[in-house]
Amino acid sequence: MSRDFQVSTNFLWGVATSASQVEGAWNEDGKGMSIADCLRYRPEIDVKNYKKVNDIDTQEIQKAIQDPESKNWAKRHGVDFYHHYKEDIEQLAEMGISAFRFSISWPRIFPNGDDEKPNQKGLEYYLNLVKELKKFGIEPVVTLSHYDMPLNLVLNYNAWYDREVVGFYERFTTTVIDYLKDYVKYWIPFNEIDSIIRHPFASAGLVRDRFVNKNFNEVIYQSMHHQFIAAAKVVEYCHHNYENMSVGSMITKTTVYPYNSDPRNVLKSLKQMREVYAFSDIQVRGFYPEFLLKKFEDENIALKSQKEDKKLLLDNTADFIAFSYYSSVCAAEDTEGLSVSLANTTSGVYNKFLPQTKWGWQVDPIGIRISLIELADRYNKPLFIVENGLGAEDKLTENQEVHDTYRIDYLAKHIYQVLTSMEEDGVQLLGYCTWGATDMISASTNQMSKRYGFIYVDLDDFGNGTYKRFKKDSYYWYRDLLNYGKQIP
Ligand code: BGP
Repeated sequence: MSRDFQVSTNFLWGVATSASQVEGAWNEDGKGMSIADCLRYRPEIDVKNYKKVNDIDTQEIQKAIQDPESKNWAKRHGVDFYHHYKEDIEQLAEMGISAFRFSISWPRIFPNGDDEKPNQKGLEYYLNLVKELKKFGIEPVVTLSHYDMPLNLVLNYNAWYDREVVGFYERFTTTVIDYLKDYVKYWIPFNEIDSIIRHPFASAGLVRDRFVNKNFNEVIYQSMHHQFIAAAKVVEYCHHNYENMSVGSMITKTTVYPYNSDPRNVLKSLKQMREVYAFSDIQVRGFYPEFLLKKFEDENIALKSQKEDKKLLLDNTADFIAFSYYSSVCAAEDTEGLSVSLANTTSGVYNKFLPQTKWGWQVDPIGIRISLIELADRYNKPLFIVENGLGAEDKLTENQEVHDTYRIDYLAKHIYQVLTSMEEDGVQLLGYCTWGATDMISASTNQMSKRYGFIYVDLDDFGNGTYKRFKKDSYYWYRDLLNYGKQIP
């Protein structure tokens, strides 16, 4: 499979990371503790059961607070990007990337979330980071919240369930947007804003045992509403103050197939996809879809909102739709006798036409093209693939090489479908970022050994290693792709 693609020179070819998965320096230079600092690799839990790993209770949080030195809390050290960022960006610039997606650690700017004044050292770190990117002509794509809100907001405000947190987030985002205004024009308020449903603690700081007398579903949807209001305020602030800025809605896009042509399964797959679209619908169309309002009614969920909320959402819709794509899943109404699996983002059954990774994620390059068409047709707005990659247990050889041909194969096939979709399906795409620049800590399993990067980092699941970096075979492949035309081998 090989063909020549004509891609515009302003198409953004990039890589993506997140603060809590790469930075480390969890308590340095004034940074406060985040919810991510309370998540650890738990070998006793099946790595496919990411919901359990990331849905922790108050006891686990207290254990984390009382255990500041342990290396078990993998996201505290990340891959020490905080101290390695110049070296890493130089190596990424050598690849020829034109975009670098990263996130701002909220507690690095406001250590407790409710502080009156920002932590100047935190602001300076990110200003130096974007200056380094601009030195190499690399466009920053900035996520303002990527699973690492200040822990204090969980313990003293119940996180996103508390409307007051919207105000704290507004203080954080306006401070950062103003500070980086000369360097950043692409902003994403929340990473995978739909993930609050999958892991309420990791995404929104919601701790089940703090709501024992409440309908936890209502807590989740109320918190979701607060995040939508907060995201709309980012759009409003950018549009009113900086005309060159664009703000994106970002969802987890998993292509959903019916397990077979049984109409019950087709209906199930349609309903499953609507659940995810609800999130981008609200941010891109500016109002709650009828089916979600019906669901609230059926489940006696009465969202509390303020009188200005409706107009705020309607007047401040997203400029583009960003999404992560890793795999597809199959929906089956009647799973009797089927090998039901917990696929990566929603429960489903295995698709017998597709291979799967050790973590049960099914590899489906055509699925990314299907998702592009679905999103283009639904919203008719620019799209942006901000995560696509393969998690695998890479091995460093004695002569310090990593022959990750499987990752090259995954990326080549997905990029082929992306470029084909741009040429043949009329899809308007701003850019494509792989997930992973260097290796980093897995969001769902808190493992280091689930590697995604083009650059191997010497570190294991328990924080042992030299942090030394080694370019993988895929590093050279992506470099050649970015620099020598779009011939996909
Ligand atoms: C996405 C997250 C990323 C990243 C990615 C890979 O959902 O936005 O932060 O983690 O998943 O998944 P994982 O790291 O769990 O393998």
